[in-house]
Amino acid sequence: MNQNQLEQMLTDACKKDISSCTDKELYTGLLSLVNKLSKGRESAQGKKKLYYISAEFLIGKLLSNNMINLGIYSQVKSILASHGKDLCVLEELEPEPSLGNGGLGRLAACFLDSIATLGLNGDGIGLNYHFGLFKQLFKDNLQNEEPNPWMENTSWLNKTNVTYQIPYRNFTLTSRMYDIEVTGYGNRTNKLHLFDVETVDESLVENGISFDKTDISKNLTLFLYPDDSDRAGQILRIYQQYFMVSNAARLILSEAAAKGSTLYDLPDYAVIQINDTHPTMVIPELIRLLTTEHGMEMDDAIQVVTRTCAYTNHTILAEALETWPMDYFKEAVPQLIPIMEVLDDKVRRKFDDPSVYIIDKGDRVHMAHIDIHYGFSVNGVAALHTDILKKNELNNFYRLYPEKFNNKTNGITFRRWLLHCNPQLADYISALIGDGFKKDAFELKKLDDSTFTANMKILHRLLAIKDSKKQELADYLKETQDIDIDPKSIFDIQVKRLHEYKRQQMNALYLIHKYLEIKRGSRPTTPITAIFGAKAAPAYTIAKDIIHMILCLRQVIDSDPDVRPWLNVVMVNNYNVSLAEKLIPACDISEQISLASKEASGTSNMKFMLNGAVTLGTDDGANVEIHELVGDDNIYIFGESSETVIRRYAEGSYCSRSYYEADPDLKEAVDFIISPAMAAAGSREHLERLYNELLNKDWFMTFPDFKDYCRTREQALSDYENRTAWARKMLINISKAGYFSSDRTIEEYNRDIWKLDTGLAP
Ligand code: 26Q
Repeated sequence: MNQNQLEQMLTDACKKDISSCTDKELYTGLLSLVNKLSKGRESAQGKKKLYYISAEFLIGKLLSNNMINLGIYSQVKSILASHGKDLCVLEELEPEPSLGNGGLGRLAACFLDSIATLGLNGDGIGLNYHFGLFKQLFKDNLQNEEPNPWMENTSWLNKTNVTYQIPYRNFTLTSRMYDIEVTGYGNRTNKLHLFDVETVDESLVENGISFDKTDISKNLTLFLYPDDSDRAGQILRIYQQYFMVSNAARLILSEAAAKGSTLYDLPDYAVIQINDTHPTMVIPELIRLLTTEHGMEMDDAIQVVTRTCAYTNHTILAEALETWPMDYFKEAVPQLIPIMEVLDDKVRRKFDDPSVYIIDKGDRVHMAHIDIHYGFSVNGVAALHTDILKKNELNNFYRLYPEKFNNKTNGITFRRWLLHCNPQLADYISALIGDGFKKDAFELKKLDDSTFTANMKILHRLLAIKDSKKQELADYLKETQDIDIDPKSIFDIQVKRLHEYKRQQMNALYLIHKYLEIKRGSRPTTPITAIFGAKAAPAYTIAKDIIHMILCLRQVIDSDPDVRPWLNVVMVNNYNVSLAEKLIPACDISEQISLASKEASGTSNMKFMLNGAVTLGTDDGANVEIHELVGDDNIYIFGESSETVIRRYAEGSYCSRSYYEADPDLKEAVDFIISPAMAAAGSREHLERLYNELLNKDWFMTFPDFKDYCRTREQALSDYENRTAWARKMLINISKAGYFSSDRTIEEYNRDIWKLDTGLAP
């Protein structure tokens, strides 16, 4: 399509001349045009289809991403410019769909992009949450939550005619399917199917994010992860999960049947990837539908389903593994109980080990156990994570089914996390090694060559690009959040869900230590900006206290003229994909400091490295693989090893107070949490609770790693001063990032698990 045709189409979509459109009219016109072009693309075909079921799809804004994938981004930009319009301004008008929380949801979105790009036949299935994950607001240095409405009259959602009747114990709900086009890069389009309930009522929500948790027909698709600190909230989870999977199961069976499946041969027509345990009920639900509605014998149905379903584990934290009381199922979905009892009974007949039963002696259902017994594949999301699953967490299962276990190290889509968010860097890479890396990320390896790594001009240009992204971020934060940051300072960034195992609290303790050092006259050579972005689950008290500590610390430092020019602590409000796209390209030091053994993979670590940040991290999750790829000189690794940590937990002998008493720097930093200065900035009650938690528990062992963390962070800061040596580290990181393309991950899923036809040549 040439520029004139495209301009005509855009004019038609806007229904008037481009120059006379308001920004909003142009945005909606562009959205409809892009939607139409996407629908016009061929979908991947093939007998067998993948269904990726996930409670979260953190897809981010779609306008620019889809235009890049359709190959019309630069044309549209210049058409708009010729009419005096700025695409960047239009991008800001798009609301971000808030259909996810963190890594698991963003991974699902990257996977959809790669599946479409590789021309594989696969769709996503999830729920259409009207208010998604809450919107975060800071007030009095505390996190408040608000609904996050994101659907507008013109949106990416396309209403379909697909509706089902979903049965619960006391009532039946009518569902409807909405589709979002998933455009692959220069190739096909697939679909993200989001199910909604016809009777949902947004007006149920009052003050903040509270609503009547028992009014299921009205509340079912209001929020992602509604507060489950009480029984009603927990049962609502079951209602939501069942709604997601019952719709999915019906869609899958009908599509397979329409293609000629007898359903005895379902595994030839469908493969289902279960994204963590939230969609696990799809297993008993499929078995139920096959036996009750399609006349299949129970044993046959179990066999068929087991050969169709595959499970991905994203966490080894015991408290995040879903187990639900049998009572909840009785209350919401009693039809599944006979099936789950049969599944449990079969396990008990076969294995004499209560730790692998589905229903435990307390009458709780272990969701992951259903997946492992009644799926054909179990995968972890980074090499270390999969090893730990095999050796520790799931060892009892690994010994039963070694052939089911496999690793699929996570990846990210380079379309969004390089081409879209950092076109300056992408263009420069193209100038150095050509465009090939856009289709084959491994071509980035070409950058690891002394022609480039020893070339001062290239290294300086890389630094200049980084500086320009830092300036862009500074301007953006000033404009949107009235936050001042110095673009000449070192940008040190930690952005991820707020969780104790991710140890934002350790980062904050370092910053307290640094603040006190500067106060004593020991100034850094280059000023430091430490940036956090994180949401805490509304019922997770300590996580909210950590946010409070960070915000209070920010206030203390901000109002201290001795320190303010040298150290700036910032917590961005409402961290989301759009903010990540601005923060990541601007980062110098990427904080990946989880307690070794606890972070399954991490994916921001990959995004940061691709954008030329250097990692400061523990040997955990995918950091281990980054470390192996870039080598000791191009990463800052600290802290105890995963083996040591696992041993410490097994011994149960960890005592945080002894570290506190032995290390005066640590003691000083911890005591500062409850200092008068901090209390004046916030709430003594919250600060004391956190102080006591650290001193008496510190379950994620920040104290043993504190000294090494400070030392290593100082080393990184001092190495930063040698600008060309630092730029070389940046370049090596970029050159090794190809392995972390989600195209590679998806090729492995397909090769080992899904076995779909590879479609047309790209
Ligand atoms: C558990 C029980 C009850 C209710 C909810 C949950 C729950 C909800 C969300 C458990 C886990 C999640 C989200 C997990 C998540 O985002 N995990 C991240 O997945 C990434 C992709 O694989 C990894 O890179 C991260 O390491 C992992 O933390």
